[in-house]
Amino acid sequence: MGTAKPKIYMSDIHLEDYTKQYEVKFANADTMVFDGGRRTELLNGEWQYAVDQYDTCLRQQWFKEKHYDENGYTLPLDYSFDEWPLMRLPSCWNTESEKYLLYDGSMVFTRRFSYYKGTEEEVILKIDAANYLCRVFLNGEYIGMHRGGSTPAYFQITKELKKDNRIIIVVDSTRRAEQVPTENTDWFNYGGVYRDIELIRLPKTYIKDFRISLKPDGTYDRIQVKVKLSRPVTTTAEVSIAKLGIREEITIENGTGNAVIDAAPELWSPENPKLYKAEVLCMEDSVSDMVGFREIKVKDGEIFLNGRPIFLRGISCHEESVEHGKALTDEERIQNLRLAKELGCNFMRIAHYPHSERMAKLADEIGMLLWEEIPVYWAIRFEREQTYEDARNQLLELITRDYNRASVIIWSVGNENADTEERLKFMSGLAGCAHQEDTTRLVSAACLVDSEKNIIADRLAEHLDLIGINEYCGWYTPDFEKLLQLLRNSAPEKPVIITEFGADALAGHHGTISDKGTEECQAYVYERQIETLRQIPYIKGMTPWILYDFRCPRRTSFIQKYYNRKGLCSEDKKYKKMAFQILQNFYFEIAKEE
Ligand code: GCB
Repeated sequence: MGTAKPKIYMSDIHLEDYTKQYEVKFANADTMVFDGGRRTELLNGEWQYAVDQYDTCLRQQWFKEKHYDENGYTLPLDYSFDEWPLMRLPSCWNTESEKYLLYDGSMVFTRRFSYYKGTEEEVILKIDAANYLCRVFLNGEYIGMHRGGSTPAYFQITKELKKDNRIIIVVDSTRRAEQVPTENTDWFNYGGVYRDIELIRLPKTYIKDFRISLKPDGTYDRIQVKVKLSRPVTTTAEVSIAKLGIREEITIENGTGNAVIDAAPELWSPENPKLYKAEVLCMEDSVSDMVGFREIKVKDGEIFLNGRPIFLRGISCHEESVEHGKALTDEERIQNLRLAKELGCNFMRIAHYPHSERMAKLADEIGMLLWEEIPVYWAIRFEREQTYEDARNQLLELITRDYNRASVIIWSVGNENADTEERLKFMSGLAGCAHQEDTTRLVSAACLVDSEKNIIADRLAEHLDLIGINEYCGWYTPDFEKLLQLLRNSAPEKPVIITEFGADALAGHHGTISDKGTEECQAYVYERQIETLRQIPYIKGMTPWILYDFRCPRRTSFIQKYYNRKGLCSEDKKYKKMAFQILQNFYFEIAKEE
């Protein structure tokens, strides 16, 4: 619309910038609420839904449910919430019905629920994940929106709640160049509200954040705690870890309190995933969490876990199953962790975006170190300020969500981004932010190599604790000799993890080692890679690409069939390709030497 208002127009069909009215009230890292140990009420289950390709719900403001005009005449409606078909949430619509497999766009979900007020004074709605934009409406009011498809959104709904409620969630999975990730990725763009939807009842002053970890000073005998309240009050909080005989009073001033507590916890490691129940009581609120205590450090080119040098025997993994897309069940997550254990791993790179918080909790329990990543992937709009803010917010949401997870040892600020000035500013900003927010973990990124000079030379490395390198010698770079040259040409001052190498193979497809797409060819690439990488002392870990085949619209060849076939297992995880055993043999061999 131009600057002058036209004389004759209808607002909803002539309004170009219809989203503007919803670009307020953002759920972001600041609106998050610590929910460990809280009783939540699940709004999962059957929701009415409609595909809303043209965003008519937002344009026409369906949430207002305006059934009559100002003279009392009934209006025609373009929706009928109660008669719409049902879809089970959380889920990805792509796997719920064949007809939505390739749908990118908006979908409107709605349901009714009842609410009887108890002693609580605040109520929060938590949507664990909705890809990519999500806008929430309750009882005719716009509640707020969230940007970012893999981190949780917390909305205040105290004032809008009634006994009988109508909630509407509009999810928009449209890929856009300026988003994080951008429109072009090497994975499938699932849509939907695909993690839990929960109500959380709280007192007026509640525990908004609770961070606990071993103090990373090499002594292993002090625990550091930070408690943040929802309001700037001055009071005390009690932190206890019964199994360690800890019961400590902390002073809270202006809503925040810090403490360092003497303690002698059994240290957490993949071999001994020891967890303790930590509890906080403050005024009328209480929270708890199962936490492990460990220290991760980088020094003189080595990675140390609890003071001992460690080689990260890893594997990369997407969050996906054939049946549920990204909406994995706990059984499926455990299956992934078990497969990685079977492979001999102590480490997983859960790429390329935050996986469910359940994954890190299960890794804590089962004993698996994790690399967690935000989707700053490939050609992000690095020059755009709002894109940076979006990425930074997703990073802060991830750190806030998983701060207490001992399994998470590395925050990755991105993957395979061209080394430009704008990207350097963008990603060094993110690395700085992660360092500032969290001194108990390492910060990294999966970098590209300088392929002209065949050397590790990414300028971002200066801002990282360890360098992730993706290289595809034997595959995209057919000449294997280049790998040894690359590694010999480089003298990185920091430990390097080979965050990706690999080759496509269709499960059960056989041929010679030169036939691309065969299991033999993939196995050969693994053999050659391992043989080379193991000679290089500065390589302190690897996470080959990837545990199982995953959906990918870019992959159309006869062996791919819209899947990236670099998995060591088939997409249903039932079949192990030949390369699985090759990596397994290597990992078991080096594990024995430790
Ligand atoms: C990469 C990307 C990863 C792709 C992989 C591939 O370098 O980081 O997301 O899936 O290569 O298979 O090409």
